[in-house]
Amino acid sequence: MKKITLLAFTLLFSISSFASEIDISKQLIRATPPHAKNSAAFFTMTNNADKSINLIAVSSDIAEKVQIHTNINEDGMMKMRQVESIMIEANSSTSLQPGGYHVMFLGLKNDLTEGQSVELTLYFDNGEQMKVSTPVQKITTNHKISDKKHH
Ligand SMILES: [Cu+2]
Repeated sequence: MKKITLLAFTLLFSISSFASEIDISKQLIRATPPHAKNSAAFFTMTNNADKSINLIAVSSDIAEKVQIHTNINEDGMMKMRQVESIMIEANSSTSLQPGGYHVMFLGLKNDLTEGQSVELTLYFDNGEQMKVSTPVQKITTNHKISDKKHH
């Protein structure tokens, strides 16, 4: 009995100390018009460790596929590309934001309406997994960003 308690405590302690390497902030997921097939999520990842860590996967049950994407400028056209990972340098932050890195949801099972909250699981190459509660919000910054580039 004692052994089990000790093991549970050790496990709990190692998980909580491990989890402190990465902090997630400013998370949100784009609200969709009715019957939309796709959406995207954005957040900031802060790496508190002395070595770089990569975000390698995201999962959620709201869509058939969840991918990590970036936007690249190809001959003056912004195009989305799937990437295998996003690096967070040691002791710094990397942001996913409209016009850049994002988590892409393909084949939404339900509409995403403002006020809802979606659970995402983030997987990192240091072995860490994080569940992040992500509020659904209307995001209209996409056009503003492309406007700025043209003027
Ligand atoms: Cu995308």
